[in-house]
Amino acid sequence: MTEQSPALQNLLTENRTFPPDADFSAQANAKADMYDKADSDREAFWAEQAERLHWDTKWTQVVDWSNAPFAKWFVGGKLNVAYNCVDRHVEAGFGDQVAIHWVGEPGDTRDITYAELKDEVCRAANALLSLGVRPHDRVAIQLQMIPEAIFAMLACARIGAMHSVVFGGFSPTALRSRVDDAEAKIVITSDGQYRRGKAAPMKANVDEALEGAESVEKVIVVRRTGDDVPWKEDRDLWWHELTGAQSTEHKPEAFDSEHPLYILYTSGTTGKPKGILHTSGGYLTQVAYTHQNVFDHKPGEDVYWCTADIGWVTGHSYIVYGPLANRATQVVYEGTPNTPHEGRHWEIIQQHKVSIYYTAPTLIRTFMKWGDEIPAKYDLSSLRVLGSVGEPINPEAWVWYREHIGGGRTPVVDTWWQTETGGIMISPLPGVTATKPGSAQRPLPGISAKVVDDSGNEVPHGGGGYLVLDKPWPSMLRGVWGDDERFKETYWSRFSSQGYYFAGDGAKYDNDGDIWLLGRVDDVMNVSGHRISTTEVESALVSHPTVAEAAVVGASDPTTGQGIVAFVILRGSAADGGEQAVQELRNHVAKEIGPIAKPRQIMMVPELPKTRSGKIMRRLLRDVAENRQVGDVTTLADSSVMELISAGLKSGK
Ligand code: 6R9
Repeated sequence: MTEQSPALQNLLTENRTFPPDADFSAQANAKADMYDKADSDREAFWAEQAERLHWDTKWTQVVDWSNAPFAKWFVGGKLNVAYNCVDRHVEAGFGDQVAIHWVGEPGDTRDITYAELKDEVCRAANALLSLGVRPHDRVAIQLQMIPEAIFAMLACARIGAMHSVVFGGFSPTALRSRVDDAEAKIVITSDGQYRRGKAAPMKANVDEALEGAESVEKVIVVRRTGDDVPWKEDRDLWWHELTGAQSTEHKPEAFDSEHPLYILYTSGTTGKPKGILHTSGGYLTQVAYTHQNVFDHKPGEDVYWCTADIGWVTGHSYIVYGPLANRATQVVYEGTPNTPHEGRHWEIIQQHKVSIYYTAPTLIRTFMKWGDEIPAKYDLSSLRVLGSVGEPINPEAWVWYREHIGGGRTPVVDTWWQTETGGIMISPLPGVTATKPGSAQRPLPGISAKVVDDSGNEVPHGGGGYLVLDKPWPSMLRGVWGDDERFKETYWSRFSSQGYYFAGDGAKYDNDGDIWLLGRVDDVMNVSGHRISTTEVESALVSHPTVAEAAVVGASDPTTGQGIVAFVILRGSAADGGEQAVQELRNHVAKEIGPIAKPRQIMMVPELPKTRSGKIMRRLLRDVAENRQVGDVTTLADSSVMELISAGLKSGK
């Protein structure tokens, strides 16, 4: 693994451990014997976990893997996901408990109790029904972190429609391809969003995206900024008018355990994002089980805050479905962490007495950069569990997080999982595990994972290779929307003879058998915890008229994990490629995909290094991007290419 950042290489020699505190262990949800229990009878273990949900009809079989890789969990069971996340808590007498402490970026707030949440979700469900939305229909949602985003997702779940949430920062082109692929009937968006103190338009982008989109019948618009928006009389509806006119009563229907719940698009190794499909009973079981045990969540006592955006899977599983199924009281924050100042998160934690905080390494490293004195100004003593997700966390950041945010007391749980896995798979259990900075450590009870070599044989302790999941799990993806072949090819063909799921991540075992994640082994970059494929950015670049060819690599970056570095060959007629051309290309990528995909650096080069079969050797480009000695060039079709590139770069071209 020569491609790792210094921070990642560090982890291979990291040997500090933090044993659980006895008082914490005594009250912890997770118990050490869960591993053995789950090992001795996996199905019985998951059956017990499923009992935490309300089933209208009980399942007859825990898992059906006879048609692998297409799994069925809790076969024959029927449930309503939204009922499980909302109504049952109200019926149990917790209607007055706050479900969501919402904090708007400009400082406005809204507390929503479970009883209010139920009313809002029912209104939204009735509204969707009034527009003719039926089970299996797709509803696209492009919204920032406002309560309506959660109401809309739960309303879909309640009536058996599927949501497809598209990150608010995605461009019209990216939204359009997702709307078309899912053939969404309804799109829900807002007039605009607050971002770093300013109102930015949303509806205008959605209008641009939907120009001529055939599947879309109605667009529902949440009023947030109050700015004027263009309006299509026969298509557009205001959320407040539409839902305001609806009843707060709606009887939830029980759907099959395998009823589709949502599609969420994620980057793969090709340019076209994959619509990851998740279903109901198994998904809700695993996200609720993991949320309770990995975060030691206690309903009615904890105040939980996951800083993710609902545009990503972490927002789906650990803001919406897991926490609400577990009757959490949670903070939902609309804005950026430095608006209006760099202590915003700590101020919110102090004010709401947040006890569980779940964020991403890229943000932790940003906090480190901003300075220790900022969190030190706030009372963070309410915190008792800290979580990390999205990319490997370097030991420095892990230890800083525990010291400066967790007061040297709190367990830190580094949770490995993916859009495809639906829920957390590998993580320490607070109160049970002696944690190691930088390691996600062990598969959770009920989950099985291995590190294997090229032929699929498990590597010995101390060895490295590929991470695979060797047994089905309840919240696993059920497919790629509309593309069974791609599902099989992407995840199940690499180790098909063993029947393993290939995660696309490199990993190693340490001498204790704990797992350390080492980053992607495919052409997927991880920028601030967001997955972006090299091909996606390359296609955006070559769609610009001045670009002849482009190759993109993820180069290690001290803050964002990886940064996007592009190598571009301009067309003969195009100008020399000065600063202006670079800016124009960066903006072009932002327009095509979204600002998160903007290359950190674009280098204009005369040639790209290719093998004889024409495959771009990204490894060599990564060497250049990371200022390393260029590696072995013997398989290049033309071995002088790298010299040309280096010479061109040195002369400032
Ligand atoms: C939940 C989420 C998945 C990819 C995954 C891996 C990386 C996520 C990680 C981690 C090391 C962790 N990743 N958590 N790597 N340690 N704790 O992030 O889903 O957006 O689909 O990304 O993120 O590379 O394969 P998703």
